[in-house]
Amino acid sequence: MLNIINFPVLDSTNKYALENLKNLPDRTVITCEEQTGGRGRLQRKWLSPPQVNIYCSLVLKNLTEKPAMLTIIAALAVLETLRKYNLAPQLKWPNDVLVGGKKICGILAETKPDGLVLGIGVNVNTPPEILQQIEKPATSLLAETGQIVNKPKVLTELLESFFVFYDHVLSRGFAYIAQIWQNELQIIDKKVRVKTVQKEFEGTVSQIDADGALIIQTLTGLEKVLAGDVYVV
Ligand code: BT5
Repeated sequence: MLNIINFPVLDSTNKYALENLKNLPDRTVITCEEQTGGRGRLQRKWLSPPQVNIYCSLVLKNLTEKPAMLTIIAALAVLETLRKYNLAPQLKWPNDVLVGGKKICGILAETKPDGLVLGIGVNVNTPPEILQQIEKPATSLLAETGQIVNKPKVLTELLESFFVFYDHVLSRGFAYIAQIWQNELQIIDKKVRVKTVQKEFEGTVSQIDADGALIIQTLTGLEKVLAGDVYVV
């Protein structure tokens, strides 16, 4: 049984879960109807209008040493969920889920010594006029299907799918999931431009290693990228 705690408003479900991590049992799910300070990676913002979308944070107290793995599991669960609505989602390394090249979901894993918080935001019923406030192309289930979608049902499907993958990793290891993820990514042999906090460069993706990092062949040698933005050129 999942322990879901829902709030009308939070600044950020990730922030709440991190602040209360000690007292929250493993597998608690924090959700809210609106975030006033929804956050992305690198201090970016996550647009979180009231009522329409999923904002959730999973408290995980196993596997905490590998945030990249949890992000991958979450992305696969989102893909599986969106396919139930006849969408054709694509994965963009490392953690974006796009439909028709537009972002529909963002995932943010944050760790503390006593656990990991895995934040997932999915645009469910965001109307097109609100999506236009986002500076990059964004979409929602409503925008893609033309229909209002049952948000609690999407959340349940997403969490069920996530915990099936998660339990699989706990009991049998990451190899099988990593393979599915690599197949979804379709990035091997692609020419990419990489922006990390330290630098920017181009190269060709030669493989994905056991940590989920991209190994990129550049003119000057191999580069390993575990975090950053990658654009296919
Ligand atoms: C992410 O960051 O994609 C991670 C977003 C995680 C959000 C969830 S919601 C529940 C939990 N609580 C939180 O406070 N956060 C998590 P990043 O890859 O840095 O992408 C951020 C960028 O996505 C922004 O700079 C915008 O360009 C774009 N963006 C912002 N809001 C969006 C939205 N609602 N839909 C699509 N794109 C958006």
